Order: sequence, then structure tokens, then C-alpha cells
Amino acid sequence: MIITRRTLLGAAAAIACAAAIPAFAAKPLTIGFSQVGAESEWRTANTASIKDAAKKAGVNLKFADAQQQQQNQVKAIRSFIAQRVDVIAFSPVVETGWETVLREAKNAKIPVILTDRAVKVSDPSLYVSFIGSDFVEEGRRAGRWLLDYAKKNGDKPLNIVELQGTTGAAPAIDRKNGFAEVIAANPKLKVIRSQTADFTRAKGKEVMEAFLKSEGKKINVLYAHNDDMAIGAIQAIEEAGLKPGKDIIIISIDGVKGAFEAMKAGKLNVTVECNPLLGPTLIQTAQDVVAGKPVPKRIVVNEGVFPAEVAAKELPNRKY
Ligand code: GYE
Repeated sequence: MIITRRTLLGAAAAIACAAAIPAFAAKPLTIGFSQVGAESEWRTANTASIKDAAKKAGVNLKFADAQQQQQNQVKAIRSFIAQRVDVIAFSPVVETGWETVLREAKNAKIPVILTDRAVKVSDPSLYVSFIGSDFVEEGRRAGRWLLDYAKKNGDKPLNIVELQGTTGAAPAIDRKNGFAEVIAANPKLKVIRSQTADFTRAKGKEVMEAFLKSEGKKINVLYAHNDDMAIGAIQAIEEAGLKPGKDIIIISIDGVKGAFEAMKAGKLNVTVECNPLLGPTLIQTAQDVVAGKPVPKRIVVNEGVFPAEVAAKELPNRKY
């Protein structure tokens, strides 16, 4: 080969190019994420956190909204497998029924990370990590607040109505159990009605209307598994001519801004915090898994309890 000036220049340019793009530069990580839906303020904040963290990290996020339907999540996961994403993450609508599709992901060697809600599977190797709150503890915290309230208010019998989250969802099951476990210590506290309102405002209002119709003034306390259902119920209580937060004591979970506003207005008595800002931890965990680093099987989020008395002071610090 005759070496000319031109070939030399060409070779130099090729070397310069190769130096600018190091051979080890990985292609951007692709994560397929199946979200529960858009049922609550909590969920909106959770989605924003995940999208935002992915963007900041330069991660290619394939986002699918399941509209609270398990079958949609199964479909989304199968499509992520077919697209050969690097990591699949999802927040399972319900706890059971995941074995088959998770086995498909495992056979395809795609790691699965659970966020927010847990699954019940016989084989824990079907997912690599679960990032989320301790929902049983949240239920207990709600129960402890009520035990305390009852004690400070003459230890009278109190009739409780409960608005449950989505049937079969981990937070609905666990928040119910945690609360029941704690209030069992005081036999004067009785749950007289308990029904699902699917974590939404509209259903919270509807079911509370039905409770008020059948139980009327017998109701002393409302325990709602999330703030949105409590906010819907507040409307029903006001429309029935009663004062929420006074005639009916209201306890809920999440700690979204809407709850702090309701507390400031004296219509909600306490909210137990559940942090939706899981995005940065999810992205970091996904990156670690792909890099072959060990990741914790369970990542729990630290949370507090906010009674109405601190609402005005805390509201400006709230991030969701
Ligand atoms: O409390 C509720 C949402 O799974 C923790 O789902 C989440 C729950 C949250 O709809 O508002």
C-alpha cells in the first residue's frame, strides 16, 4: 500500500474519533416501567419522580400506564420482554398472580425491580429488589394516633368506618391489618363498616355517602387508606350537613399537599406519610443491577406522621 498524505490524515481523523467515543461507552440504559395508573395525587407525584430521575440520568424510559388493571400490566411486561429492555420495573396493582410473567422475564434474563407495591410469589428470585414503604407500619401508625386520640378524649366508644384501597393491593391489605392490630388494644374502638373505594376521590365520596346513609350519626371516625379517598369523603360529609374533622374524626395516609390543605382548613385530623419520590432510588438500583453490583433485596423508605396541628408549618416544605 502506498501511503499518501491523504490516507495519513484519514487515519489520524479515525484515531481522533475513536478517542472521542471510548470503546467502553455503554449505550444508554433502557428501563420498561409499568405504572399502576393515575388514581391519586400520590401516584401523580410517583410518576413525575420516576420520569424526572430517568431524564436526569439519561435513561431511556419506556412508560406504560395500566389504568389499575393487572392484565394491562402483564401485557406491558410481555412487551418489554419482547423489546429486550435492560431492566423491567413495575408497581404491581395487586399482590398475587405474577408468577408466570415474572418467570418469563427471568427466562429472558431481564432483571425485575418492584417499586412501591410488593408481590406474593413463591420464588423470591423472580425479582431483584423491592423499593417501597412499610404499609403495615403505616396502618399501625394510623391506629396508634387513634388510640392516643381516644385516650385524650375521655375514652368513649368510637365507631369507625374504613375506606379501603384497591382490593388485593398490598397497601390496602397491609394498611387494614396494621390498623386492626393496633386498635385491638382498645375494645371501645370498633370498625362498623369497611369497603373498598379504589384509592380514588370519586369512589371515596360515593362510598362515604353510602356509609352516611346507612350509619348516619353513629359514625365517629373515618379511616381512609389514602388521602384522596379522605378528600372525597370530606365532600360527602359536608354535603350531609356534618363537619369533617370535628363531627367525624378523619385519619388518612400518604401526606400529599391536598391532605395538608384539608388539615389547615380543619377538615382532616392526621395523615400518615407515604413517600412517592422513589424515582432516584429506582434508577440508581437499575444502574447497579446492570453494572453487576449487588443490590439490597428490600429498600424501605423512611416516613413520618403529620397531625393537623403541624399542617400550616409543614405545608411549605412538602415536595408532593
Ligand atoms: O397510598 C395511594 C395510591 O401504592 C402506596 O397507591 C401506593 C398507594 C398510595 O393510589 O394513594
